[in-house]
Amino acid sequence: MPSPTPLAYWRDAPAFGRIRLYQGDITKLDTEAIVNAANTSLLGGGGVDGAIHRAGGPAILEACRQIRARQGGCQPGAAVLTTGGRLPARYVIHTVGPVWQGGHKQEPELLACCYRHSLALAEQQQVASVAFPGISTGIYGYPKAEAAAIAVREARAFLGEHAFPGTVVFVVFDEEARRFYEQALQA
Ligand code: AR6
Repeated sequence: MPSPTPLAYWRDAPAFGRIRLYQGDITKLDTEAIVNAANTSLLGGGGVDGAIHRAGGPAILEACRQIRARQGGCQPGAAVLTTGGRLPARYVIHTVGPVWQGGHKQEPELLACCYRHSLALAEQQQVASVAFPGISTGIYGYPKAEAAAIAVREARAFLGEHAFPGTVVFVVFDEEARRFYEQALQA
């Protein structure tokens, strides 16, 4: 048996109430769920989507195909749940962020919906922990500081309004993104 991929130590990451900020690769996290920045096709792509499908294997794509057959993909702002396949995480929640078009095409509202709907699925599954990448902040071009502020605002609002007892982990890839989250979390 090959030895398992070393898990990321997200439990030791800085805590801001029930939110943690972890810098690294989301595919290594053994949070019960991780969130994918998918596209409307649900058939995979680049960025974190590509990394999640590569690491999780074909079971994730197969589950996505079944969802497509049932409901024809996933609209921006919505979220769907699949197995985590071979990932350390049990579930993947796929959400589709808005493509940044200057900020007047409902991008902030759609991005907020991504966090709300993903957290609602996490609550439905009663997961103990859920990790988010910066939805829309890569290929889709959403400004990172604004996106971090929305992510933090929505997570705090959700944790305040719901009985969901889980931990929310924000996963950042680089120092710049980390600073934006720290600013939002300390505000
Ligand atoms: N772990 C954590 N964060 C990551 C990882 C990783 N392994 N890889 C990238 N990031 P993106 P989007 C960060 O482009 O902007 C795909 O093709 C990255 O630094 O993955 O929502 C989909 O199929 C950035 O901050 O997602 C869609 O077509 C963030 O994750 C499109 O890209 C999101 O970057 C979605 O674009």
